[in-house]
Amino acid sequence: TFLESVIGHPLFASCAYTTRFIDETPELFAHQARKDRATRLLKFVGEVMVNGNPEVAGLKHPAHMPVCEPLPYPASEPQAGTKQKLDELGAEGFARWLRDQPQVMITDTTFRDAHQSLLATRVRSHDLLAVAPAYARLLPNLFSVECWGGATFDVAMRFLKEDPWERLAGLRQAMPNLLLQMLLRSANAVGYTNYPDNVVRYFIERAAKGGIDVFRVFDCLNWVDNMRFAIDAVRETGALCEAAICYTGDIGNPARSKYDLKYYVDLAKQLEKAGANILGVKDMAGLVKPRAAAMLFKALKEEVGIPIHFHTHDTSGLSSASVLAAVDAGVDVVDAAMDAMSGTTSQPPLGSLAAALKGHPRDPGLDQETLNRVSVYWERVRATYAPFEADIKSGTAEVYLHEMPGGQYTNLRQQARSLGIEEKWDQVAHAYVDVNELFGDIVKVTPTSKVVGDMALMMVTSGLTPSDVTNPDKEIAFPDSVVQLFRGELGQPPGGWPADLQAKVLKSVQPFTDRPGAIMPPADLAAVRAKAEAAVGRPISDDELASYLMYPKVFTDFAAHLRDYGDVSTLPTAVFFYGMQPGEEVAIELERGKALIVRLLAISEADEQGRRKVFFELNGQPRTVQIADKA
Ligand code: 3PY
Ligand code: ZN
Repeated sequence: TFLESVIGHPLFASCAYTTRFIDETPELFAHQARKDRATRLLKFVGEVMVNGNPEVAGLKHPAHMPVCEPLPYPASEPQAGTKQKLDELGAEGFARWLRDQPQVMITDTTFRDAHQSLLATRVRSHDLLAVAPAYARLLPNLFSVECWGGATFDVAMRFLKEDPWERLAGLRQAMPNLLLQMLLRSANAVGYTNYPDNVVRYFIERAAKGGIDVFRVFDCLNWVDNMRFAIDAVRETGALCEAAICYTGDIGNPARSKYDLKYYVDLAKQLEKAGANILGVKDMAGLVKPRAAAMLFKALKEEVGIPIHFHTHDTSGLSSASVLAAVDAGVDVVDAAMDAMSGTTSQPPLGSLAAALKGHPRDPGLDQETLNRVSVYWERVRATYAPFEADIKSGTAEVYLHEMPGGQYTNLRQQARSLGIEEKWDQVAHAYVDVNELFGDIVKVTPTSKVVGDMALMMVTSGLTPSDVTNPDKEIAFPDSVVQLFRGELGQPPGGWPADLQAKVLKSVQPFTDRPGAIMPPADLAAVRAKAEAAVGRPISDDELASYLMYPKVFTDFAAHLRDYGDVSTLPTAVFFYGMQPGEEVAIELERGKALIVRLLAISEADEQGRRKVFFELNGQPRTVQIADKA
């Protein structure tokens, strides 16, 4: 209590205090605040001990978890890297420098896409921040660290109970010399639906202020009109705008003529003209075969003047061959993930690619021994997240058939499992192909990929065939997401929607053909803020307003968690998911840099009210929390 901290204060104890003691001794309040924080964190750990963390309920916990020590690094300041180059040259100058320098550069995706694709986006800030300072000192010649956006924003708040903005701030501070990169879904920002233009702008401004240097901007239907607003808004912040083409189909297959080489070259030129500093080729499913890579990047290097960045996934097992072909064709930057977090639905292995490029005229110049050490760190971290691993053991050519994005594959399998149709996975994959055809062969990437997945699951669970779906006499309850898609709420695909199916899905509802952002009225930010503050019962920051604009309910729930338990992002991951063993002692950071030693002593039986006591020692002092046992 407050009284205890007054009585326990050395000045008070030595009787050297005056009547102004309380007013003049602010650390009393700091002490009290720390104590409250400790109590809330212990309450959270107690909850995990008694009721389990719902995120791993029913999942198999890791049998063995290696100790995840932060990766050691030299005490020296980080040497100047791409971030200083950008600050010095500005976005356009930087892009020219990038294009003109001879080496191929590498983006590390481990902090974002790799764990989004392998571990359901569950890697916590604690594990990202423990390795980030080492990246800054040991890998100063990386192009960028992709560490934010995509699904991480939502998952951080919804499942990990942590603030994505705090994560970004921590990473920015830890890696002052490296470009920080995010994935932005154009008008969908980091959500699954189109937002009003002023919301997208507000989000981009906050992200740039928070430390994002490179925005990879894409549209889920490759609709450039839907990207222009985001491109302009990124350019206005001074950050690098990487506008990305999403790759689908197969340019090496004349039978897939909708998405041929010409389609991609035209798109690239439109994006260059729209103001992109860098052209991204976003191969979200890993469909760019090695021969296609050689053709595609040769053509793009000839036809566009901005540097080119290749992103792919290793679902086929062949992505490294495609990356090497792209390097030979002159691509400027490639994405890869640290070896232990690479392969299958993730990116190709960074360490192996760096090794393969030793002696190549465009060698990215990364130290092999360092890459190996960094990979060992990630290997240990990955073990802690075992419950989120998908059961995928090898590369597969099946991906060329269903074209599922790496980040969706494991998710859809999980959804199929929860619907009890996992043994029908093969049917789901085939239904996904059928749906793509029914929809007119579209780009499948968040959020369009989710719509195709929803429809595929619905067809398998209801036993519908493609001809049932198109049959005008057969009544079908289409998922809401399908109705929204055909209404034009996510935008327009090349060639438009198949008219017959559109009419069947929409019935009398009129579709729109305009950009949704142009139709939607701007959000009244002051009114939204007032609503958010009423919902959480306190003033909110500008970043929190951006969170609320993206995900009102998720943010409100997260704010309630924060109020009840404090900032749980500082807990070690094993404690966060699985709790502690009796007798176990861990260092828990109350706030960054301030660690407490917590030991779990015991847990009592439930009393008549179903409450259990969890006995801890906090820095040697006994502390008890009471938890209602929900079992
Ligand atoms: C995302 O939008 O999160 C993606 O990773 C798409 O590939
Ligand atoms: Zn990806």
